[in-house]
Amino acid sequence: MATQPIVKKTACVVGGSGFVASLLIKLLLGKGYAVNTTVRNPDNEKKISHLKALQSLGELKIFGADLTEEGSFDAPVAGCDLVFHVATPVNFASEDPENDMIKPAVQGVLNVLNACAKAKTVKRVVLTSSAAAVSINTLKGTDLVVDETNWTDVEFLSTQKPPTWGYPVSKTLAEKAAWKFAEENKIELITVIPSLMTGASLTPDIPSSIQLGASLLTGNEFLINAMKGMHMLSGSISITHVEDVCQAHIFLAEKESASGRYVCCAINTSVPELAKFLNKRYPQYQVPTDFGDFPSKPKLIISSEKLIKEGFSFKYGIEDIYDQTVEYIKAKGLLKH
Ligand SMILES: NC(=O)c1ccc[n+]([C@@H]2O[C@H](COP(=O)([O-])OP(=O)(O)OC[C@H]3O[C@@H](n4cnc5c(N)ncnc54)[C@H](OP(=O)(O)O)[C@@H]3O)[C@@H](O)[C@H]2O)c1
Ligand SMILES: *[C@@H]1O[C@H](CO)[C@@H](O)[C@H](O)[C@H]1NC(C)=O
Ligand SMILES: *[C@@H]1O[C@H](CO)[C@@H](O)[C@H](O)[C@H]1NC(C)=O
Ligand SMILES: CC(=O)N[C@H]1CO[C@H](CO)[C@@H](O)[C@@H]1O
Repeated sequence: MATQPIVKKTACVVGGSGFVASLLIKLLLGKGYAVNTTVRNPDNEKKISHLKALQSLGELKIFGADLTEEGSFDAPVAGCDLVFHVATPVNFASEDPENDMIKPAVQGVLNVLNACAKAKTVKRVVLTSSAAAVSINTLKGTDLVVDETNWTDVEFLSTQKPPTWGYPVSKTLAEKAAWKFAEENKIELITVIPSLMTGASLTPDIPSSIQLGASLLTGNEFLINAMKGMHMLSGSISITHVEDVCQAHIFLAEKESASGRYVCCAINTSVPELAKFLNKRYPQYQVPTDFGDFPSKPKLIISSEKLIKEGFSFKYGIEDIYDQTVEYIKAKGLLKH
């Protein structure tokens, strides 16, 4: 009997060591994809041990590449059908966001898309953007809705410079640069716009987004204040399970009819509403529920209607998201009992 050669689907994941990307790689390998991934330093055994462990699940090659280094994505992207650009410089405490986040994020998008244009095999590129690229504006009120038609107000952020302003500016300008390059070079681009993600992580360290999302449970005052800041700046606390976000990336990469931007956000809430929920579900952690006159209603909701209409369904609601987060941070020793 003649054996059919098995043609594997191929994907490149840019920035494989991260919280989101490492789970995305695991899911792609599980679906039978051959995967190339990039990390800044492939010799840093400690930082990539979780990626090495994934190599037992399928065909996974690890390349060294940096967002700021021209041409460094050419080799890993060559020959791939799909490219997932997940990496982004994250440094909320930066004194120089322009050089630490904004420039490298934009440069990274251009370097990755250039590699895709050169490869000639890439059918679709999926870029991980952020709710921070759609939801920040100077509007007042409640019950506002933002969706894929909205963009964060970069002018406001770069002139007022509220705390953490560099990150949303970097995400917004990087996504805009991606759309411009994709149009000029006829690249089929999809952007995924997730909210704050939590759940469990494969990474050796606990991701900062899980620490932020769990701050009301752990009682970390600095991070609780960061959540309040996030609520005030972006108009809500919007949360999604990391696995749903990864599944949405794959769904949109594979779905023929998909095009454009897609918000991916399961839950829209506020700091006081979230605290009330957590206090009731996990009474043992004594989550504070008195927030004085802090707004208990979010200013806006981030609508995933387009993604849902495309046929995607979220697997995890708020209960599952936090049950899994609690289990994970307990296992990591961040919660005592
Ligand atoms: N986590 C969230 O709640 C959330 C919410 C909305 C959107 N997002 C977006 O989702 C994506 C993944 O986020 P994450 O939470 O997984 O972040 P993460 O764990 O901090 O991962 C960031 C990744 O970017 C890589 N990176 C940073 N600077 C780089 C550079 N100059 N060259 C090459 N790689 C570089 C890092 O690689 P190294 O290992 O070399 O440091 C790391 O793999 C990002 O685009 C982020 O904006 C995240
Ligand atoms: C990975 O990179 C190598 C070297 O450029 C290339 O031959 C191969 O097609 C790429 N894709 C996958 C999924 O292996
Ligand atoms: C979102 O964009 C639409 C279309 O440009 C606009 O009408 C609406 O006011 C925006 N909403 C917010 C909350 O910014
Ligand atoms: C429009 C939208 O997504 N609204 C949701 C906000 O979140 C709550 C749950 O916390 C949902 O019930 C709403 O449907």
